[in-house]
Amino acid sequence: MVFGDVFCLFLREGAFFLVFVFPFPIKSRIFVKFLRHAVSGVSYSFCDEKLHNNIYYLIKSRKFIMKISRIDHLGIGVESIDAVLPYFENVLGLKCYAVEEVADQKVKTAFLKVGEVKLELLEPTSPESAVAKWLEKGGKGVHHVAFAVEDGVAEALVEAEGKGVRLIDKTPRPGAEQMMIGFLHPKTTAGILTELCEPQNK
Ligand code: CMX
Repeated sequence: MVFGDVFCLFLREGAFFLVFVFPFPIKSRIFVKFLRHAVSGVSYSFCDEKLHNNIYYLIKSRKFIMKISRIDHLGIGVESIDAVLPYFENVLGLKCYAVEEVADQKVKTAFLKVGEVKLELLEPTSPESAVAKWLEKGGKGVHHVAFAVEDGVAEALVEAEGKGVRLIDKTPRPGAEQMMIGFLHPKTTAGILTELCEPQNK
């Protein structure tokens, strides 16, 4: 009985919504947004992660293309920051404004600014570091390109995976400079190890 009442109310309110609210573009946008969140919430609760990600991508994909606002930084792999810093500072005249160790990534980083773009010098602190392995295989110079995304790294990762890009990070994690970051595998990004990032406290 109670269920029947609720169901009738749902139908009545639903009909009211469709007839009186839906025709107004602004409100219908809110309604569609609400529906998307509802479907996403249900899929998050009842599906495995990959299926949820695909559903999430499908319901967002009509309009969602990640918004890249700028190149945040270029990651440059080096054997030793101390050895190369004089080139950047004394020849190019750039200034190192921060040195930070990212324990999780087993790297020491040094940051310099060129206008809006940063250079991140990456020195491995362990032979297990991704940068150490890359250097060992003959890697030199630019190690990765980091793009700043405006509408969330989490959403951008889901979107990229939905479009067939291989993720290194399934979900964002903390990186240097209080950023949330996520890497895309170079095999599916034109050979460029790609980082997506956004400030942690956005
Ligand atoms: N740029 C382009 N291609 C790269 C690369 C790079 N920086 N590093 C590895 N590759 C290529 C290799 O050349 C190799 O290609 P081939 O198969 O044609 O030889 C392929 O990727 C290897 O892929 P893999 O076997 O899946 O993985 P690896 O063990 O070599 O690791 C990678 C590669 C990209 C998955 C790993 O380095 C990684 O997880 N990187 C993300 C994290 C990271 O780089 N952290 C350091 C920076 C942290 C920070 O900025 O804070």
